[in-house]
Amino acid sequence: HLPKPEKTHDYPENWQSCLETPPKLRGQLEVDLNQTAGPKSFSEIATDSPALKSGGHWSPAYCKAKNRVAIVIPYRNREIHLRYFLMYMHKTLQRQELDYQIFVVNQVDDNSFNRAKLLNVGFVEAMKQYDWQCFVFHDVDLVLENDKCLYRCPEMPRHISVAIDKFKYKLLYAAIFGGITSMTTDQYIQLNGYSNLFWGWGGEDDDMFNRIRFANMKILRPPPTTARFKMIKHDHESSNKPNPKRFSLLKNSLSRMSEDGLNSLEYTVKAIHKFPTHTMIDVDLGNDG
Ligand code: NGS
Repeated sequence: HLPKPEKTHDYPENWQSCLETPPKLRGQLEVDLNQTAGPKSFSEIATDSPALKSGGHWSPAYCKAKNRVAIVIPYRNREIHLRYFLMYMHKTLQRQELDYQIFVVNQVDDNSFNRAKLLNVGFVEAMKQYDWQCFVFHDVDLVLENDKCLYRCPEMPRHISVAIDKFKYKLLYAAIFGGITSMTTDQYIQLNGYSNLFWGWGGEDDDMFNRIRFANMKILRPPPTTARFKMIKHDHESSNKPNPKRFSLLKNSLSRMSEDGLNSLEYTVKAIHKFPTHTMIDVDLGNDG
């Protein structure tokens, strides 16, 4: 029961489609997340991408993008990470010729961090603005090292952050679904989004893994040769302690699925800032009960 978006697409109907394989891809990229001077400022990042439209929306100016992709980032108080992310990822996503926008969902209440609920909010708020076909849910501390890993949504949900430097570029465990994932709009609705009940660190991604299995969908992964990421080094935030309830919640993923998710989502948007480089949605997620 999503409201109709303000806009459905951003290009003239008579344009030619972009090519199946974007011609400007470079492959392996230089990514340095430990620069002495730190990442560029937001205004420098905007200057580097002059074709960005308000809110960090971009689409190719020479062909009809094959994919309308919303990138949703759960966020609280990580400005340096966000600037590194934007300074590298805008260029990469543009070479991938996506019609994309970056939505940063900023939890402004003082409760424990709720990554999954922030993703649900990002989905609903992004769908109010534009007719997105594909969602990429993206932790702010990961930067792609190879632009051949395309941020598209294939026929099944996908776990994208396959090989991360912090984990020696090895998958942590076979069922991992954290970090970066993609789902089509229809898949996300069918799954009722993520659970809203995981306050604090851990388990919300495993719960989504369970939902996908219960819905008889498969999880795809891009090859580790291109799905390579650098992670920004940081300490665990004190407001994001491991959630002691996560194991008991995971025992009833199936019975919660139909009533805990998009259809039970409650939140209060405090502000929506359309910055040149991204849309920041300040949200109060309410009490963790
Ligand atoms: C598992 C967590 C996941 C988490 C993964 C990787 O143990 O939520 O570790 O975490 N599941 C539970 O706690 C039930 S990481 O090492 O990347 O911080 O995504």
